[in-house]
Amino acid sequence: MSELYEERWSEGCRLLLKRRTLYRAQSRYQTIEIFDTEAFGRVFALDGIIMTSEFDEFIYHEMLVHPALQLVDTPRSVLIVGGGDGGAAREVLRYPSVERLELVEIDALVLEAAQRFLATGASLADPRVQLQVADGSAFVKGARGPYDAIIVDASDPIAFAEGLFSADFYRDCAALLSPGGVLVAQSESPLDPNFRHYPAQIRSCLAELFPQAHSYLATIPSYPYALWSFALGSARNPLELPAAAALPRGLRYYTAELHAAAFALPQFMR
Ligand code: SPD
Repeated sequence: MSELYEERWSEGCRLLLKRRTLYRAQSRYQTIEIFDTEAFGRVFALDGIIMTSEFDEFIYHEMLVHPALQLVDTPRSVLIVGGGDGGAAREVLRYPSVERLELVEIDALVLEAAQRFLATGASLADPRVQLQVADGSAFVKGARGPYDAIIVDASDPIAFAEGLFSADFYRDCAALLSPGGVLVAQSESPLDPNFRHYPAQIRSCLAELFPQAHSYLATIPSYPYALWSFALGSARNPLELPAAAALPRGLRYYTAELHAAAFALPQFMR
């Protein structure tokens, strides 16, 4: 039997999807829902906000991971903060040089549900993946490192996830990177009235910590206002991809041309 999923984007603006619910649970942290829709395929939502949809998760996860990993000569050790659905992990594991991928997710029930219901969850069983159930902002204070890349795949900056958007958190992450290491974070939509200050705020936090700090964009139709931003801190200029950079196999979205295009910002974000 189908029912309606209603996601409130802002006052007077909502996304409505016809859905068939497969899973609904209340964890210690949040309400977890997984349902099938005609428009977006299988959807995973936390507290009534879409985290991934089968329709466009490849755009989000490829654009979260590859612009950063393409800047590292031989990525061996990677940390993902959040990302319990496994989509970002799948992209990192495309690099055969990766020996160790730690993924720290606050909610054990998200890991369990992802492995049961989401195609992206299959990556979590890869032998190179070490799952940690912990609050990412506390984890990075005591983590061992060094990591060649840290990828922050957070939910929106609400309640317990707010810590993953703070200057202290980014500082702790930067301290765990190997020389030449990169940090990338999802940085919300520059068009969302509730969160549009985040792209500039996060980029300026990274500018305090890295020689290069840049925002870049991708279009994710299932996320509020569709235009999504990411913030990247690195030693290398991301607009000068190393000549030796080779794309991993199996990508559906990311290309070297798209990499360059994604860093071209609209006037209102410059
Ligand atoms: N507004 C939704 C933002 C969600 C960003 N991260 C989702 C996790 C996907 N792996």
